[in-house]
Amino acid sequence: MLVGPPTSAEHAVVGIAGRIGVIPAPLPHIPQHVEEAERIRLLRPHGLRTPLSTRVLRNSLPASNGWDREKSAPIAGDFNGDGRADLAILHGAGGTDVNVWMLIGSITSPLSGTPRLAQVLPSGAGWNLVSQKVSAGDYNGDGAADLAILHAAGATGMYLWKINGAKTTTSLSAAPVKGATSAGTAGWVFGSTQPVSGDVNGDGAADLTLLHAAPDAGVNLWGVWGAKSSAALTGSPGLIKSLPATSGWRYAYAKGV
Ligand SMILES: [Ca+2]
Ligand SMILES: [Ca+2]
Repeated sequence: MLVGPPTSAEHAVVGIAGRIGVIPAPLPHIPQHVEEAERIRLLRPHGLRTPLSTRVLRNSLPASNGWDREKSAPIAGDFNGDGRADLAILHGAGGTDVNVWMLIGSITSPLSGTPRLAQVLPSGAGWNLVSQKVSAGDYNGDGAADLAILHAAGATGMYLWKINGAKTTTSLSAAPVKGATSAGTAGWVFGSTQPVSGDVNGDGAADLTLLHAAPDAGVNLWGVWGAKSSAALTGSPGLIKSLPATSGWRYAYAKGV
């Protein structure tokens, strides 16, 4: 449902799973990542309305093992398709390889196991965490969430990559596949793009919606479609809707979640 344009920077544009709305920021996030002496602590609130004192420490990724919150991009999704959300952490920056780690969700001890290194995205091939924006969704509709990675290419363009999840213990270990290639052509600006995942066309496969700054400073919504096949996310982006500046929309005030 389209409820109207934002009226100030204190509101965020929301576009996911077929709905567009305006909500006050900030949003709660689970799990939360709290920096403490450069290590990463994963905490899981028992409920969003419970006091902070009731949070339970689920895992600790120590700096002595190389973990650095500033080099981490965490994203949640049911990557092994067992019905419980897992956590993928892309780690590494500044000319280093990008490591894709995975922590498994469970009912009894969620995210508490030893992180599994699913794969390494080598810096020698151009991978760089600071040039990436990551989203998660089951784009090929096989029941396991997949990763979509927008990666800057040159000064302005970008490429879309996908890493498939799997209902196995080696989820997210599949080699990255380049998706919609036209996102790497002229007109696309990495710094003016926000990826949001959700099945916006209701075909059972998640899609990737790209919020992109419009020439009039408004917002253009582009769709890259998922599909229950290897063709997921391989088509050219299609313009879904333009939200014009004349109606009050501003990309600078928009946030896809
Ligand atoms: Ca899972
Ligand atoms: Ca999938």
